[in-house]
Amino acid sequence: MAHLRRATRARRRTAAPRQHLSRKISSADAPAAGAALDASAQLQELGDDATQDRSNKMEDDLGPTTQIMTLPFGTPPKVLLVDDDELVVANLKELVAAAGFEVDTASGGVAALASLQQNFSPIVILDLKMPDMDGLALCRAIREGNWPGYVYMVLLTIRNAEEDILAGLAAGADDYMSKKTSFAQLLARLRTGQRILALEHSLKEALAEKRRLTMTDALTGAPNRRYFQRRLTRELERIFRFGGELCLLSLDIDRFKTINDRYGHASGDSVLREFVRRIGQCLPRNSDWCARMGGEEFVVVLEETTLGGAEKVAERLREAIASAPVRTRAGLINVTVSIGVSGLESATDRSQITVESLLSLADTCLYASKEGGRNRVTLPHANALPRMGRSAVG
Ligand code: GH3
Ligand code: MG
Ligand code: MG
Repeated sequence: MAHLRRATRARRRTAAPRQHLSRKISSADAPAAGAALDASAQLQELGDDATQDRSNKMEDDLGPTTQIMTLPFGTPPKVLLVDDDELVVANLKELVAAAGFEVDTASGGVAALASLQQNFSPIVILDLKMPDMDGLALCRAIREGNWPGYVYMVLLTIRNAEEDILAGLAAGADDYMSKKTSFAQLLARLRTGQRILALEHSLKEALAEKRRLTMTDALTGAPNRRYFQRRLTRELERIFRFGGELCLLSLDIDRFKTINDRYGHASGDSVLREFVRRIGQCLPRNSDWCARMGGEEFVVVLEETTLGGAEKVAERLREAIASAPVRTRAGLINVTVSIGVSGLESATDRSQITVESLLSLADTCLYASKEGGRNRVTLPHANALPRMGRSAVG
């Protein structure tokens, strides 16, 4: 069986073609490189059966490991080869590229860190002995760094002593290979790295989905109060720094309790879902968004919008709700909404504005809409913020 180190030496000694390497370059060929491959193919088949068995069991058991069994592999990740020995790098590059991986190279630790920063590679194969920064130091530097994702590191060396292996793994390497390791084994180990990266990807996706759910109202699919608080806080910070306009609408469905009492809670839920759908239809700009604050209370945030524009949008929303009854299993239900408006323009001193003061002014105007007979829009006085209460309402 040909070994990387031996192949490299042979290449140095003579200008003869790389006999050992060339036989194993193609990715399709690679598994056929060793005599042990027949046995390995049988093992693979057994493995497939075992995997099949397990995944069948997993279908009944909706435990958190189900996704691990169904990981997609996708395109192979990029591999960064780090070695000061040009011939080793050249041989490895040819082999790893032929196996379908995109390959970057670096001649030392410093160059490797720069390469990762400029063009990230999730798999790094690195030499233990290098002049500028040895492999152990590079492993530690990579583990201490901030990267777009996990870096799967394989330490490659001529030494195979127990203490080297332990030091490599302690420095943060995931795997450790002698340069005498066969090419077939190197590729098999890269596939292991690929599997670990796919697992990391799937965990990240699951976390992102969990985070999305904590920001979403389950009934209507609209963003919830937590999302509102975070996004508006961030948006106000941006405006205080760079300038801009923003308006807030506070919406409350009229006599919603009566709708529940008359048509049932399920119909009330249908009204809430249809309400959110219609609001969404009236907000074509990406910078305008809606959140459910709780019950039948919603807010709409209009970024880069003045009070004049907000009044128009609020009227459009009111009209979209009142103009057609909502179809539910219990029949057609007439729904109206009352709206209060507030905006940065209402402030005498913008630096005093908070999420709470904007919301509070919009609620004061909403209250005026309710008092005025419902199904209407109320705007605040000029300079209503930070003044509050009835005198703020226009
Ligand atoms: P007003 O015009 O003054 O706003 O009167 P209202 O009846 O809409 O206001 P009130 O606050 O008295 O009632 C709100 C109702 O909203 C009471 C509550 O049961 C109902 N509600 C809150 N959340 C949900 C929900 O998720 N689904 C349904 N179906 N009803 C809800
Ligand atoms: Mg209410
Ligand atoms: Mg209400």
